[in-house]
Amino acid sequence: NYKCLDVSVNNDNNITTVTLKRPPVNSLNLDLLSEISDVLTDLKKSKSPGMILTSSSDKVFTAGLDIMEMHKPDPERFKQFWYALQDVWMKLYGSPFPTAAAINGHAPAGGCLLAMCCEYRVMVQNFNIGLNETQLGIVAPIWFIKTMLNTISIRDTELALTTGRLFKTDEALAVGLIDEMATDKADALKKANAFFERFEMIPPIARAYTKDSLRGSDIEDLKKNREKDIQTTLSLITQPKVQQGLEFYLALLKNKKE
Ligand code: CO8
Repeated sequence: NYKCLDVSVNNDNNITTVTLKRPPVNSLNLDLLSEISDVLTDLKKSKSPGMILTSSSDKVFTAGLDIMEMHKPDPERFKQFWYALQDVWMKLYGSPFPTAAAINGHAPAGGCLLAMCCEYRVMVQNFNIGLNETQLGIVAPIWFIKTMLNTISIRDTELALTTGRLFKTDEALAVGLIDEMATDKADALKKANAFFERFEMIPPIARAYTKDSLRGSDIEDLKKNREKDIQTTLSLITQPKVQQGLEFYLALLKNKKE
C-alpha cells in the first residue's frame, strides 16, 4: 500500500527489497521520504534480517532531494520536508538490521546520502555518485558530511565536498565510496543479497551494537540539534542568492534536453 515504493521479501533469505518508484528520477519529496520512513519503522518492528534499497528506473537510483521542495518553499511545508529527511537519515543510518544499496543508476546528492547510509554499496557501472551540493550553491549539512566521513577518508571527503565531485562507478570503487561494481541491476541485487550471508553466524545483537558504537553519536548529535538544523537550513535555502542558484540549476536541467 505504498505509492512510491515497491516492497518485496526474498523467500530464500527473508531480506526485504525496497524499490524507489517515483518517476522520472525518484526525487525525494515529502511523500517519498514519509513512505521510506514508514517502511524503515516496519522493518525494525518486524525484526527484519536486512534490507536492500534499489530503484525501479534503469538510469537513476535517486536524483536526490526534490529541488521543487527547496525552490520558493512554504516555510511550514519545508519544515515537514526537512523533518522527514532527518527521520529517514536517523532510521536508515542507525538501523539495527543490516542494509545494502543496489545502486542501479545515478545517485547525486541526497541519492548518495541514502546509499551511504546503507552498510554496503553495489553499483552498476557507468553511473555517477557523490555529494554535489556545492555545484548547486548549497552546503551539505554536517550530518551528510559525517555520513561521508563514515565511508571514505577525511582527505577524500574534503576534496569531494568542496568541489561537489560526482564519481563515476569505477572512481567511486577506487576511493571506497562503493564496495563492489556490477554489470546490471540483476548482478547488483545478487551481490547485495550475498552481503547478508556474512552475518549468518554473527549474533544480531552483537552486530547491531557494533554499528551503533560507530554511528550512534552522529545520530545523537542531530537528535539534539533537530530544530536548529531545520531553522539553519530554511534560512540558508531562502537566501535570494541560493534561490537564484537553484533556478539556474533547474533551467540547466530543463535545457539539456533542447
Ligand atoms: N528535483 C526535482 N526535479 C528533478 C531533479 C531533482 N533533484 N532531478 C531531475 N529533475 C527533473 C528534471 O528537471 C526533469 O524535469 P522535466 O521532465 O520537467 O524537464 C526530469 O526530472 C527528468 O530529469 P532529466 O531529464 O535530467 O533526467 P536524466 O535521466 O537525463 O538525468 C539525473 C537524471 C542525472 C539524475 C539528472 O536529472 C540530474 O543530474 N538531476 C539533478 C541531481 C541533483 O543535482 N540533485 C541535487 C538535489 S539537492 C540534494 O539532494 C541535497 C540538498 C542538500 C540541502 C542543503 C540545504 C542547505
